[in-house]
Amino acid sequence: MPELFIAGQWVPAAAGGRRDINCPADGRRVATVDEASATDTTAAIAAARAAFDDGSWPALPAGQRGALLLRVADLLERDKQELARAESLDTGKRLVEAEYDIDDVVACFRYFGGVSGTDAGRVVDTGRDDAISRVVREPVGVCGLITPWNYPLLQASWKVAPALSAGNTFVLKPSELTPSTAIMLMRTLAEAGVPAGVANLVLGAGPEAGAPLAVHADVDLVSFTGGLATGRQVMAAAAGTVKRVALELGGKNPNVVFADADVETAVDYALTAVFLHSGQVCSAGARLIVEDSLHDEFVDAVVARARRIRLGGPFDPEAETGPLISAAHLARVEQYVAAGIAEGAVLRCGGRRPDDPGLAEGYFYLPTVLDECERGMRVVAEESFGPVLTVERFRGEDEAVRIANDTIYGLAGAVWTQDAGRGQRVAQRLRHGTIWINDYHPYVPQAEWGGFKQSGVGRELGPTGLDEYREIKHIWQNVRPRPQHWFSPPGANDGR
Ligand code: TXE
Repeated sequence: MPELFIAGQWVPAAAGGRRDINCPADGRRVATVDEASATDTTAAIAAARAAFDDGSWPALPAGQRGALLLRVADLLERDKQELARAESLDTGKRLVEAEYDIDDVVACFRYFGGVSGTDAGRVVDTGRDDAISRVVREPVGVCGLITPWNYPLLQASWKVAPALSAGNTFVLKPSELTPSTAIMLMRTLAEAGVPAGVANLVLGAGPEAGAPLAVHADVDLVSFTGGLATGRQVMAAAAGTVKRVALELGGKNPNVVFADADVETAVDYALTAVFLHSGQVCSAGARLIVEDSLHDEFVDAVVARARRIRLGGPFDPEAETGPLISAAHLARVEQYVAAGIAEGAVLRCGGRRPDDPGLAEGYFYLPTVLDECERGMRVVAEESFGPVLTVERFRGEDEAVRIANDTIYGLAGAVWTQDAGRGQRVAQRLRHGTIWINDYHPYVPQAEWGGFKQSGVGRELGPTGLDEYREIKHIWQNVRPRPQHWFSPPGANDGR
């Protein structure tokens, strides 16, 4: 069966393109899928447009759309193992991590299913007895959804679930490296009863299959998660039609540790903050900013444990983390580490590929700690998106905040202290979209997610995440319409 899903049909790429999908852990081919070009994406946009303009979906009572999303959640839960396995093979991540991801996907559909139909808008006091005024929310229209490879189905669900909940139609373009679970999602949506043309899928490279979603006049909103450079291109392309733009562009996230922190716990979380999924996490705590008096003890403890992290493929029960996504990405990470060392960072561990011959076919890179880093270094300023921790020192609260905010990004960050007042003070001063106090990484679909500054535009999840997919309309009704006689009232201006 072909893999593009357009107007309710599985269709091959118009130009016959195909792409092999290889597991990053061993290079093994795991699938071959259709590779769309702009022609296919244009056809998918037309299908989504027709389903929005002429179809039943946008006008369906929101509660019914919600019920359907809850059904989708149940079906995804039913298929959890199959989905997790596919996600692991495409990304190389451990099966257990992919299973957590699918749990989060299910929770996301449940959240947006549950909130459908709970908001009937607002009645406004006009201050007049002859007018009724209401503010209502309506779907935006056709949504172009472009997603990355690190959390393929999860990132897609953060967009697909609110888009459907709000009554939109969409074209999804997942990363060309990790398409498998997006294909499975389309099957699930069809099984749950989402009408033809509402959900469309194109697979393929960004500049060919993805770019039309930012440019095309029939797309009302483009929501993109990916790298900063591509995000800038998407935003510029969207300007031509002034469509709604939502961007999630990663971060360079500070993990600030004060000397009064519970050291054992803070060390433990410093490792998960940066090395989870080999650092390929937009909110990875890649900048460890530690109080000077605690620095040596803390960094020694982090390094000792980082050296022991076991790498391996998705189904290796001993593995604690997996490979990077591609050879190109591995090369990028290697360059960042080399640049850091050249600029004066001290390599404390890692900094190379593992020796284990069993990992030679995969894109593995050892957990790496670079000490004595400074803000001017490229490896500190830019997102390496690999298992690379940079360490900076601070003295006092003000300097901690200054260093942690000195980045063009602003997605997430953490503060570790046993002084509750300090925790709150620092959290308030950090210019990042999510702040954890004495924790790292948890999120819930009920709470907004997104970035300050160049980490993006808008928010996903939570009530604001639903609002991204809704237009606001003001409806005013005059209940006693009579002539106003503003211009030329009867009897005036007669002789002129
Ligand atoms: O992402 P791209 P890449 C960061 C991370 C990583 C860097 C580059 O630092 O090293 O980005 O990764 C589609 N028009 N993040 O190159 O290119 C592409 O096909 C429309 C952070 O893999 O941004 C894919 O579907 N679409 C991040 C999606 O954009 C285009 C997650 C993301 O790919 C396009 C991933 C174009 N011109 C990487 N070009 C996060 N925020 O979590 C590409 N795409």
